[in-house]
Amino acid sequence: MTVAVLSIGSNLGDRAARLRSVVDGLDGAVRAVSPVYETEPWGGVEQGPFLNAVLLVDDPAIDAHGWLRRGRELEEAAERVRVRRWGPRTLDVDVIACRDGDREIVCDDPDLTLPHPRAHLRAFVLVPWLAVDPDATLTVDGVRRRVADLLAALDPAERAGVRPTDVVLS
Ligand code: PH2
Ligand code: MG
Ligand code: MG
Repeated sequence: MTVAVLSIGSNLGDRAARLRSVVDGLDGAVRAVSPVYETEPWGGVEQGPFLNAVLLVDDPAIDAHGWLRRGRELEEAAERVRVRRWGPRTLDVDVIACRDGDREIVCDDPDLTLPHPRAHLRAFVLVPWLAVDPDATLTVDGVRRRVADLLAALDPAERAGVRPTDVVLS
């Protein structure tokens, strides 16, 4: 059994439709869909606001690399536009963490680092994740931390940049 936490985001075109395409595309594997937040761009590139959400997905037949592949397929189906690193995109699907039963999967491949090395710095990941799993934990530098504590440790301005919307994905 692999359960994955996916962060999805869009800031180009019909942002809500892009996020919906992921929920529809993963269909039977989706266990939880967070509320959708409008978020200030993270990473220092000047660009429009994102819509972000987090999905919890579960499929016994898909491992961590399989989730990465599924995410990329969905990005391509959304005619992925990605001009530059941390810049605007039609759809981004990031694997944040993955577990096999009780075991958290650690991966240091060139194309996949798990847990995601910057997730703990991103309110646009932590806020929606906490909304669907209040007890969530994330390993940061080898230490298992509560997502609620990681969020509390962020700059208040980061948290204020993540605002709930009325957009519904499922
Ligand atoms: N994705 C990025 C860069 N910056 N900022 C927000 N708020 N949300 C994102 O999904 C995001 C970002 C590149 O993956
Ligand atoms: Mg990303
Ligand atoms: Mg990505």
